Amino acid sequence: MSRSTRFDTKKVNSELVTLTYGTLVAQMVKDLDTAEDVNKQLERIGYNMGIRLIEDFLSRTGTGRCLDLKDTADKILSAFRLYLGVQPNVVNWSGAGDEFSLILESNPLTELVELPDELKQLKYCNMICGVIRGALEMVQLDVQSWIVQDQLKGDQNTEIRVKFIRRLEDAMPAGED
Ligand code: MYR
Repeated sequence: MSRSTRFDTKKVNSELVTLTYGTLVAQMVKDLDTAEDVNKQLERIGYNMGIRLIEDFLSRTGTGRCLDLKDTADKILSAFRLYLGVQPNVVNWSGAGDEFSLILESNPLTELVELPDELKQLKYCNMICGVIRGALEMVQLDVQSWIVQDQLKGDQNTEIRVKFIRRLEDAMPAGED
């Protein structure tokens, strides 16, 4: 293959993810009434992915139980590397040590994406928040996760906040409602 036609498989995969995710969001915007409905639906789909993805993550990485929330944050970083090919920074820990932010300087889900003015309420990457919530619920950690900064709204980075709520006692996942 000549130099000019050689391509980077990683880049092609990441573009495929970008386009597939974009198509999904665009369809939901068409099908649902409000941006708020799309945000909820993206979170819910992410949650359902997360409760499945955790098993794959644990078996692929051979990871053990988290010692504390710092350890959990590190494991979330490994998952971002593994599934999205990006390495966020963990910053802005709360004084109580129960909240932190993941800062993504680049985000494969939002490359090439521009939000029109009428969709400024859309939390385009909300699926990631759902994945985090679903995955952690399966290891008995009840967390909230939400988007604080959004490159699609002109912010410099994407910032995802994660807040520990409580440890779940042998609870079953809330289910796919
Ligand atoms: C344990 O304490 O049992 C292990 C905890 C492992 C936590 C792994 C969290 C994975 C979160 C997935 C986020 C993926 C975003 C693309």
